[in-house]
Amino acid sequence: MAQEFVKTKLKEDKVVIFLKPSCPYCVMAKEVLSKYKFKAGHLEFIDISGRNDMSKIQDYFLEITGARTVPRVFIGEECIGGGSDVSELDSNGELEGMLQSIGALQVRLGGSHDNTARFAQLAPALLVLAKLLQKPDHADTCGCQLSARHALQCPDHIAS
Ligand SMILES: N[C@@H](CCC(=O)N[C@@H](CS)C(=O)NCC(=O)O)C(=O)O
Repeated sequence: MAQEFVKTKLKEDKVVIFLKPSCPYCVMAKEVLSKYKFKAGHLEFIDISGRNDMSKIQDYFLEITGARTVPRVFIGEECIGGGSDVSELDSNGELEGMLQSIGALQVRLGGSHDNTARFAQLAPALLVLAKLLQKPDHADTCGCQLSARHALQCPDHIAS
């Protein structure tokens, strides 16, 4: 049943695009969304063009989203519209936050996919924590607060 088919595809932490490959707005939506780094299984493009129940699926879209055109783009269980809508959300910078808010994107530490700098920043804290594991009474002897944040702010303790 068309309704069941659509419902089973929608998930709160997933982006789903129902499309027809011949439709230019669908190609546009696909291109926009493909720029983002999704977690595995959190982005799905569904071609409805070859299905017997295609028309019924589109009728259902009309009922739940107000339009029966493709693409129909769902972020979580909410339809944000079609190709022009997703493109506009991308252009005005809102799309990334929406994708992040449902947990669909890969997690980034800092502003880059290269986390080398981030690990370098954390290294002093990790060293202090390693020392604390070896010498649990360290805090009593030097008065430090046993936290990674403190260690980052107080590199003097690395040498102690
Ligand atoms: N403004 C819409 C336009 C979408 C549109 O016109 N899609 C056409 C296909 S390119 C459509 O669904 N036509 C009706 C149909 O295929 O049943 C969008 O940006 O998604």
